[in-house]
Amino acid sequence: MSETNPAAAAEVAAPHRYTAAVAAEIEARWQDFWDAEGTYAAPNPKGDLAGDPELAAKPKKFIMDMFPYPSGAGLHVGHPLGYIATDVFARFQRMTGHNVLHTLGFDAFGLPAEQYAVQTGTHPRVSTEANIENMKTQLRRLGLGHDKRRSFATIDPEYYKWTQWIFLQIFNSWYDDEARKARPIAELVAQFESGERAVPGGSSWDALTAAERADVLGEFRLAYASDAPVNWCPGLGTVLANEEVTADGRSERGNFPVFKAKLRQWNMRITAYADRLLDDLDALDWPEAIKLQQRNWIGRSEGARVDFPIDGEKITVFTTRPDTLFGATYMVLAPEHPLVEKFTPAAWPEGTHDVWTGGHATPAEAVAAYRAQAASKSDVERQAEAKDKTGVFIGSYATNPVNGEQIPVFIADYVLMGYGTGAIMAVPAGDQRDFEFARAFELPITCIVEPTDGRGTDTSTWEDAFASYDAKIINSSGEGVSLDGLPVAEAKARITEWLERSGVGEGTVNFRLRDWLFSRQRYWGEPFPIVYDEDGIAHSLPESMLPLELPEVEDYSPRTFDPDDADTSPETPLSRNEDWVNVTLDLGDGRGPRKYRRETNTMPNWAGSCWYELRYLDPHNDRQLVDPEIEQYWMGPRAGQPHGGVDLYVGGAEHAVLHLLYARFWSKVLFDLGHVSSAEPFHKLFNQGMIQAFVYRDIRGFPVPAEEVEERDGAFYYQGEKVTKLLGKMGKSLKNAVTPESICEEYGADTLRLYEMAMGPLDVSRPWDTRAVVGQFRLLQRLWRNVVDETTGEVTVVDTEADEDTLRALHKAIDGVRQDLEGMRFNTAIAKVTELNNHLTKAGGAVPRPVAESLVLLVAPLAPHIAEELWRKLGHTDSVVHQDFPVADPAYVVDETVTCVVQIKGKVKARLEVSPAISDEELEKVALADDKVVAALDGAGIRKVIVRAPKLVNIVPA
Ligand code: ANZ
Repeated sequence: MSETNPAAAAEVAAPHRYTAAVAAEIEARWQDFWDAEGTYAAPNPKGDLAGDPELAAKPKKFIMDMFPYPSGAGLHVGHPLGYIATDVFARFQRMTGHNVLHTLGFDAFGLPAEQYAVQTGTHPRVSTEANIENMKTQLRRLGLGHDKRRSFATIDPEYYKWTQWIFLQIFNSWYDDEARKARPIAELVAQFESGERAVPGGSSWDALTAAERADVLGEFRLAYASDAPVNWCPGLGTVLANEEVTADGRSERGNFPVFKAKLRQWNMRITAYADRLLDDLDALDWPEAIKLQQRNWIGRSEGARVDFPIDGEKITVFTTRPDTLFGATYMVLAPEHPLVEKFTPAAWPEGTHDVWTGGHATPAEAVAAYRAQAASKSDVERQAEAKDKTGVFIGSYATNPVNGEQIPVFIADYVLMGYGTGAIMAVPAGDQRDFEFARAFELPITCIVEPTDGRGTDTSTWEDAFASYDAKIINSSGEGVSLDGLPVAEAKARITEWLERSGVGEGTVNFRLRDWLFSRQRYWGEPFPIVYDEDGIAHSLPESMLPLELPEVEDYSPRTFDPDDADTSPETPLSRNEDWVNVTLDLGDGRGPRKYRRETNTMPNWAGSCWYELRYLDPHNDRQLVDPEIEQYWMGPRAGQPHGGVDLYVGGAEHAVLHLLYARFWSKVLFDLGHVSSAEPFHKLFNQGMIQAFVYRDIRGFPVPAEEVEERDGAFYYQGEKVTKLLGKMGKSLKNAVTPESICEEYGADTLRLYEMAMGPLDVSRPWDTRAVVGQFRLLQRLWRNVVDETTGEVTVVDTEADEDTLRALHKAIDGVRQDLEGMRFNTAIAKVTELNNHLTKAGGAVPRPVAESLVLLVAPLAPHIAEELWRKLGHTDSVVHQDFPVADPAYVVDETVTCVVQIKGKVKARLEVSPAISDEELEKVALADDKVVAALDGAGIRKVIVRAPKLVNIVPA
């Protein structure tokens, strides 16, 4: 120890000061204590509550974080922001009379571990489990009050057994549109057998072969294999969900090209739930922005289907504007539309316009050439608002049902196969894409909506389409129906009624949502509990064969290809393991032992997070997914939560449509099938902001280690070279990561917790500043000093009553902190604790015991270790965790008042003493009722009142 080191000297003078070393000792000791005592064990509604009426009477709170992926890089200080917030909230709920369930597991399947395995040969399980251990150590250091008995990882076979089981529930059910719910597939089979429901295709169920029956059922199952076009990414060697493809048609991960390819893949029929997923959003307590993203993603459009006769058959289109039917001057099919061949004749009809043929000798040639061109574009590229519309006439005409006109049929890539019916009626006067196409192909443009912008009805002079919902329909009269003069909404209703009456169409609702592509060509995921018999029919494994564990393999990587080579197809890692793939099994279906081939795809890494909230409730149940009584207790519907669900779910906004939509879908299926009482997984959702950090880059643009950057005269230098500074993400790759351990070592976990919570409102992103952390450390030092003598280590509080001033400060703090913690305004709660603590410091002298105790309780949710220690020092023998949170005495909370000036025509007529928190409305009422004001107005009416609460009211008489 050096004599000249002031900090060291201070430590000699004050051996009991709250220092980093003291914090480290206290924190480790209490963490051991909590573990040993099971302090955070949530009660089991079946066991614990049954024998304890007091416990049973408490309301429940299930508080959850989006669980982490155990990455090899470990945590930086940005990661635990949400975990600390939920922990503070959970602690507050425990102290305000709730049974709290709070724990954290790991979402551990996924690509990074697999890629690491490919590079190093380490089994993904080995690296993943090591990462989990490392993360657990990091998290434990933060003093999070998790019920550790309930933690698990999605890669645990005891967990994914149930993921597979749920898959089978979904596979073995269908959506009954009339009942608006999922039902067991056996009930559908019974309907087909009895004839109650007609078998699609018209034959009787008995007459169908096993394979034909399987095909029919495949059209109904909620999980089904199909050859639909999917997003194939040769560069990754796997197919991707729509949600994993970027707006410019590349893989979100790796940025490789993505192609449409027909491959046999598993899908989940999430579209069956589109309406319910939309409707049930209303009752959820979620940020509006996230609800909006889900609504847009589901994309409900109301419109009509209209049949256009062609060669004794028909082409059906979906339109949101059936009122524009009289303006439909041509039709467009998606290039992949299955009817294209059928209506492509051998030769061009007489008088075909040159620009329609693309210069090809026959329609078939033109179609083939155009299709090849379209296949190389992604959906997004095709939908891009490119001015030059391309397409080709297929050589046939269809009939516009409303006026009998013959209109040419084109294929063009701006019409997508995956939306509506894959065919449109083109209305160039009303739709900009159709307008551009009509101009390019010299097609007629019929004005059917009277322009309200002065351009007139001569479409040859128009520069773009005209769209307005307020305009009136014109030129739209035919046999049996006229829309002329009607506003759009009425015209829509009238034409829809006519379509239905004439049997050529019907009103319909269309969704943007697509079924969820559910298979991946990967190793590190849940194997499908599905085997195929010799006829290629898929069978469920019986529950007794679950979990179906991943086999050991030599090579973990899917085969990848030249990223630009669309003519490739996936080869899965599991398929190379013949012994595992080819099996003889008795499935217990009465058919005895038979040969089967296993499904060799694995589930996407979203699967494990679709239901994990349920497993926290009953993590060791090996007979059921979750005991219904336990599920009902923690998740069931209640007042204000009609669909039930987790009471608080905290995580990043980036999960708006993937995880959150998938999890909602699985919940609903499980609910329909009677396995759970909650139809929604997460009642309240909160998105925390991000902790950002400064990124320093050298002149080449490469990040340099942030820690080693020096600041001189407002400029930044690294090894003598000037660098630039910009706010960005925190992370290893940007060389600006700060680990929680480093902060814990320097100040302790309580300081880190306080700092993260004090940085700003939880939902706002904020820049990390290591130099500012010490401020929270000083707060804890002052708190400590208000209770403990730094020289002797003795408690200094006195058993006297507090003075009036202190009581006021105390109860205002209690009142404010309580409200702030309940409202998750942790930053302002800390400001109030600081204020109270400063009041006590300034007041000087020993702190009265009741005040000190309340202060410690206020701090307990935020900085639990120091609170536990001080609580013990104050003579208590039980943990601070389960104490009652202080309640403010209203007598001390009443606000001081401020003086409000009331003016009439700018002259002061009265002064009012009002609360500083008074609202504009209330202040206006009080002012207008004031005797002096009433007298001054002398019966005159009031033209206007300008209120600036709490200080000013200005009345303008009539
Ligand atoms: C005639 C019409 C007239 C249309 C008009 C629009 C304006 P949303 O709102 O997104 O549902 N459409 C239908 N299926 C399509 C497909 N597979 N590919 C590309 N476009 C398609 O859009 C529905 C509208 O988009 C439909 O209404 C149809 O064009 C087009 F003044 O029909 B509309």
